[in-house]
Amino acid sequence: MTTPKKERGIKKERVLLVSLINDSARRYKALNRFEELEGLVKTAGGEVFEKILQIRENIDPSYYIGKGKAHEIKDIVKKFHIDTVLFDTELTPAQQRNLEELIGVKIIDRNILIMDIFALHARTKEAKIQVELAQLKYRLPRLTGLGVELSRLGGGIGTRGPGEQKLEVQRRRIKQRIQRLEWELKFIERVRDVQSKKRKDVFKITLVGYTNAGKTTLMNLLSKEHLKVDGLYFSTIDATTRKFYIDRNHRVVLSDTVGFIEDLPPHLVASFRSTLKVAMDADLLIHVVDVSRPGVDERIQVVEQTLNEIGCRDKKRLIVFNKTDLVLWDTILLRYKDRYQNSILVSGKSGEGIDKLKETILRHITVI
Ligand SMILES: Nc1nc2c(ncn2[C@@H]2O[C@H](COP(=O)(O)OP(=O)(O)O)[C@@H](O)[C@H]2O)c(=O)[nH]1
Ligand SMILES: [Mg+2]
Repeated sequence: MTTPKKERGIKKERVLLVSLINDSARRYKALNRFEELEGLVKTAGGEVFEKILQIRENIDPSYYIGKGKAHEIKDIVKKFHIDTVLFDTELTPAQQRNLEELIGVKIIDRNILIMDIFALHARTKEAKIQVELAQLKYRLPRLTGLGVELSRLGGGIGTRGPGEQKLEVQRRRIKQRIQRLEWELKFIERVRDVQSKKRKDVFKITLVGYTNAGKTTLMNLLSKEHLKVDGLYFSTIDATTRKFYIDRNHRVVLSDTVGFIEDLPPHLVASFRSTLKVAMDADLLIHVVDVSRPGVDERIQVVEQTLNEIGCRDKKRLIVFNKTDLVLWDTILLRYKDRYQNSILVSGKSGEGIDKLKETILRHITVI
């Protein structure tokens, strides 16, 4: 993955994942969640260094995990130079503060991580405001701990968006800002400026789908060995958009989106949807689906329905079934391909089907 951070050669943030389950029967589900979280951390520009799963009957009101476990984590953090500890839950303001004091590094929870990724992917004014609002509202009760801590600990995952100094202003100023943003949002919603883009000459493609489906992998594959733009193989327009020649004559702008996230906390749904609005600007939507995981049809359904709801009903779609290398039976793959019109099978790992994907994209470009 080429994030702007990596391009500048900055060391990736080292993250420790922590999850708590109340009985060992839930182990399997917790491990699945770890996988998803790991993908989210990558998307945010970090790297998961270690994972800790605690089985404990009750949640500790002060530390979420047990205090003994927190001390253990403190040692691990020291020993392995961990920058951030990420909890797979929603921490209360007090828990977050206590953990930060005890462990001595930045403590974030799943919600903060998700909002951070939204901030990275917000491109329209509306999306930016939605994300900032969600962040401010979440941080307001956590201000006393975080405001001080963050300036000591430095930025990175969980601190992007409104900017650090804003977190240090008084509660009152944050509340004023929230009011102002809500007002602006209403205004934007009324006007709904159709952001007609400067890049009109270029064919715009947006990748959508669940996290871990392989969007970023396909983005890298598609733009990798391509004809150079300004001496580079591609140019990065912002954190998640690239411009490159897909063949000698056709330039495309390819945008990655934040990706659908399982169990999205309800108060984050609005900001998620607005980050997805970039899809409205696309000439072609590529819907990437992990065909190796159960629930293929359900996930497709959720994505398609959401796209329809945000005004993409008439957009050209292409369903890309990815990770075919993990599916043992060709008959299963062919059945999916048959069931969904305008779909193709690829593997971002082996590269199978990628040429066909390019061909299909080119066909869409030339038809227009
Ligand atoms: N086996 C296999 N793994 C893949 C394939 N495509 C992507 N992956 C892996 O799936 C994980 C998620 O991919 P990523 O591109 O980050 O997904 P995104 O969240 O949709 O951007 C990564 O560990 C990839 O290496 C594939 O075709 N086959
Ligand atoms: Mg990605």
